[in-house]
Amino acid sequence: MDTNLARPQTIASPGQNSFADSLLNGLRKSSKEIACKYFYDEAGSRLFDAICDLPEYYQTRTEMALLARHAAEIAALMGDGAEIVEFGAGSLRKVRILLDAARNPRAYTPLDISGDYLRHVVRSLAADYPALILRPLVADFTLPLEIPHLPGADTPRAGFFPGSTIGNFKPDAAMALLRRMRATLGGGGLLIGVDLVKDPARLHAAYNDAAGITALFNKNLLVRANRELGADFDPDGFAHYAPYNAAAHRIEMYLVSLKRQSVTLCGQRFEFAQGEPVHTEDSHKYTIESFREMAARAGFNPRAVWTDQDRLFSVHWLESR
Ligand code: AVJ
Repeated sequence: MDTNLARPQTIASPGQNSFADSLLNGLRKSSKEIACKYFYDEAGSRLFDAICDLPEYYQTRTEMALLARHAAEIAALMGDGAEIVEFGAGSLRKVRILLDAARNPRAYTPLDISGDYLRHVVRSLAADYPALILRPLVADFTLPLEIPHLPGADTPRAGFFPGSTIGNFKPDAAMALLRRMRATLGGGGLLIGVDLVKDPARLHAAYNDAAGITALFNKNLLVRANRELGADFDPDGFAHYAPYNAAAHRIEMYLVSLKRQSVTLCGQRFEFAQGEPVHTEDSHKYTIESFREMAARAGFNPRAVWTDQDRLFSVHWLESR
């Protein structure tokens, strides 16, 4: 291959379902819900980027500073000639910090459900890292998946799962996901960003920003359903509601129906009572200790952990075996 401009390859997992199926199932439940992975169409991804730049959303800039500050140590832990596998390729700004510090990285394999996003990733990185093998894979990392090995000598893998995306999963599911990632990494370690338990007011502010961007991000699920599935949601008929559930250590996001209304979706009618919530996201927070405990139960050996002075966010290096 004389070019690293790979075309995103699709890895289908059994049981993969569509936005339509998932939405219909979620709205049929007695407690209505929409799966949070559907936030990230093009408009949603742009809104999420805007969230990351909000003054209240400390997560992104704190994690980036931690990655930059400890890049050399992280690179040493990742080892020589590794294949960096990113689960849910989010911000290119983050992986560039790793790629710039890494020792002779052989390949970068971003996994994402959006093929469009992956094409963008490849185009953006190819010119700056000409020696790097780019292997964008369209895949849902929440489902079991096997990544084919690179040809030639055994290339060690290093996983990268930044942004505290792990927080979207309930603890049992998070542990199961960590187990699957460990299997995918085949003995390689995992670098993972985890948001920390803190003053509830600070957490509340991060998900209830003054500019209302998080509200738009939440309501984009309805806008997307209207555009892609021909639904007739009135986005103004729902309120963004994101309380911190201190007992469960998580932010919970809902769209709350502001009136009694009905919505038609794929030829089916759904009734919403006034005040009825539709659950759209959980964002679990951990202590450094509680996260390391969970990682250990998932079969990892928690090694290094880095945090900022205010203990807002943490980055962990988990070894396999
Ligand atoms: C991308 C899942 C880490 O939970 O903080 C941001 C998503 N939701 N604001 C988070 C999100 C509302 C974000 N994660």
